[in-house]
Amino acid sequence: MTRAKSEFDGSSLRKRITLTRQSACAQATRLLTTLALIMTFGYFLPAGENMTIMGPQKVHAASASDKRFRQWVERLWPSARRNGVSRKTFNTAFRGVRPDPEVIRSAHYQPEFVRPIWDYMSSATSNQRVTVGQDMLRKNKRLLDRLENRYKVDRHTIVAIWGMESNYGLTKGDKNVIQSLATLAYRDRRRRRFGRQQLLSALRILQKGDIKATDMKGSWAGAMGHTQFIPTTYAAYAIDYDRDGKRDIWHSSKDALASTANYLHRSGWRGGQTWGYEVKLPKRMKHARTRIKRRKTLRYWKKSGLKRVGGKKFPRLNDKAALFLPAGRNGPAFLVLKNFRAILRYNNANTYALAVGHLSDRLRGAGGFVKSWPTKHKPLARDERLELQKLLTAKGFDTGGTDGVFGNDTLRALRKYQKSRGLKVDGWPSARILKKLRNDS
Ligand SMILES: [Ca+2]
Repeated sequence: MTRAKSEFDGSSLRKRITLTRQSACAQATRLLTTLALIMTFGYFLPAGENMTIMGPQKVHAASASDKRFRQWVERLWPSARRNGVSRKTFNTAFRGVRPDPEVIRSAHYQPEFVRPIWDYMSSATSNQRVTVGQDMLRKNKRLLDRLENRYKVDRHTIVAIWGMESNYGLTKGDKNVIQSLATLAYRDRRRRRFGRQQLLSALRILQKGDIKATDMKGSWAGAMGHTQFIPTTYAAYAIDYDRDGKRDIWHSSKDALASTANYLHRSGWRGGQTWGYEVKLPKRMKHARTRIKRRKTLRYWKKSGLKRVGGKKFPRLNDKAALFLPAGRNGPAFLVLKNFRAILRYNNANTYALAVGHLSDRLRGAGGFVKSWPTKHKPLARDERLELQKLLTAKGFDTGGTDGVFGNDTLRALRKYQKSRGLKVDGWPSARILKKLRNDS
């Protein structure tokens, strides 16, 4: 596949940011990447209300709860049957399965301190991940040649997703997927519907015989194999690339990488094009223009004074792009294109898509971002987020509740507050603005 070189960020001039490798367990990584990221500001979604976690119980209590779970499984059977699952498959799938307290713990994990975007980015695109990824590019060259040719998705993006999802197959998750999903469906209030839908889909996969029940392993949330597909994604996009009759994303990296390429292709990936550009903002810019939902042509952005870093040109001025400021106006800024949105289909978090895009650029040999992260602005801890919301609400700026989650309502309220007090309107929830609010009576 030919690539327009100017599109990719390969400049050696760029300032390299120090990348430190953070060792995090696979569960935590999955949690951070798939479930907890709030899109625009790199903040994490707290997991919601706490539920009682199963603790040690007396034997008779355990058997009573066992019985309740068995009854629940039995009530699931008619739905499974309607989905074409045989009684044999169903029984085999649920053999030895019981609610897994670890799954509930992971589902309700609430980080006290949110992790700043720059920490997330530096572990997501660590030097180690880049080095191993480049090795994987070499080792899988022939396969990647063919995948590029067939799916028109570039090899660096396929490998970047592989690195993000399972550390190139190292951390695929070793939980029994049926057990994890049954636990969510049975016990987790927030993910009950998700758990049930995915569980039925997982049973259908077992029915088709792609994988044995005992080999169907994954994360606590049911993401499976090299590519961490949840069952419905697997059902729709997994590929038997090595043609052994099984779509085996657990053991065959060929099947897994082809499945990733197929998924991106079907999500609207544009071959030979990039995900986006790091840009330099003009000195003055209206806040309304910085909303990520605002998609405009590159010509429009260029006229508005945005420039690509390193003096490079935008190759296709008619392409539509949105402006993404993951750490507010003081951090790196990006214009993100259609391929960015294709990555979001994989995992709907802007920070995830940015990490995949950036890792793919680094695999191509690019350095870090030109603009540094505003690392002295630490994100607020949960208590501080709640306090900020309470103070804004008390002053008549509606945050749509006080839940510690900074969604659009909170950020809008914050901007209105800043405007009303003649402050710089950046909608950025900093320690400084919290202090200001505390003293503003
Ligand atoms: Ca296969």
